[in-house]
Amino acid sequence: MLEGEFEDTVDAIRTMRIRGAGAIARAAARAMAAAVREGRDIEAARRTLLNTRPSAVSLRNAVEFMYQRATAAGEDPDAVDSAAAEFEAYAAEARAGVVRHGSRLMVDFGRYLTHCNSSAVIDTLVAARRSGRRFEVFATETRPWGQGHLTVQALASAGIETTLIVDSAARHIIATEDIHAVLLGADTVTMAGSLINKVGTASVASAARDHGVPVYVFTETYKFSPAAMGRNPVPIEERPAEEVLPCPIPGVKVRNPVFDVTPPEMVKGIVTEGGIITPSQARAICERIGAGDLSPHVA
Ligand code: RUB
Repeated sequence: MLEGEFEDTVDAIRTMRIRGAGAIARAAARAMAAAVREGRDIEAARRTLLNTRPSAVSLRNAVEFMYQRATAAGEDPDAVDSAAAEFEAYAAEARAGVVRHGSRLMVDFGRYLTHCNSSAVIDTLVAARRSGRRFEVFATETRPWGQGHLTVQALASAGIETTLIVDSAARHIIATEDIHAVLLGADTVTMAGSLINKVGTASVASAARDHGVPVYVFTETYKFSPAAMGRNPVPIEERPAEEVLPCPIPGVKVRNPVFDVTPPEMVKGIVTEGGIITPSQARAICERIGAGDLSPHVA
């Protein structure tokens, strides 16, 4: 039995009824406000939320922003509600910037490939289509959750020529279909400019590199991590085996890591609200966020 908005949101994030780095960050900000309104222990609320999707720094940055605001305001519910609204307004403004800069990359008759279901990528493609450009998008199915089905529905209903492929066809399509660019979302961008995104992203990016196809990452800067460094910059979330194999096979183990790390050398550009940067420029943004400045980045 669920009790109240906080628990309901935690459950929705954990079970992926709310998913995608941007959506979970906004939901987490609202959940922190709900925790204060419901008189919960703010420290416990923060820990609970941080554990729901550990690979998404967007969520961590939103929770820490709310935690700082809540403690500074003596956990005043009105102040905390305003902070959640401020985060949402910031996220909307940042998204508009990503779309503005990103849609410059789409060319008429271009062919693009995307993996998983990034609302930053989709919003940009839809905006480019609405401004009159015609292009084609290949989208991977994205095992085991099938987020690619959401992607193709959104693109096709916006009048974009859309083709669904199985994940393992990505290299073949990149090799044979004259793809202009691979477009990806982000759960986290690290100090070193590495990308943490849906598992399979690194394989798609490596196929793109092998065939000279540029990879662009579409992300607001609140998905940049002040702390994510080294070879294993964030914990990679492992989800239940049943998502991969609903009926267990005796003697068979299942692994279900749901994110992976793409090194900066495989990324040509990161489309942020402040403009398109190179992975080596990620450090400065991460440092700004580490210093507590969570506001739209303007180049
Ligand atoms: C979603 C995923 C998306 C990023 C960016 O994974 O990997 O590419 O979260 O999304 P999951 P957005 O389905 O496991 O949450 O651009 O919408 O923030």
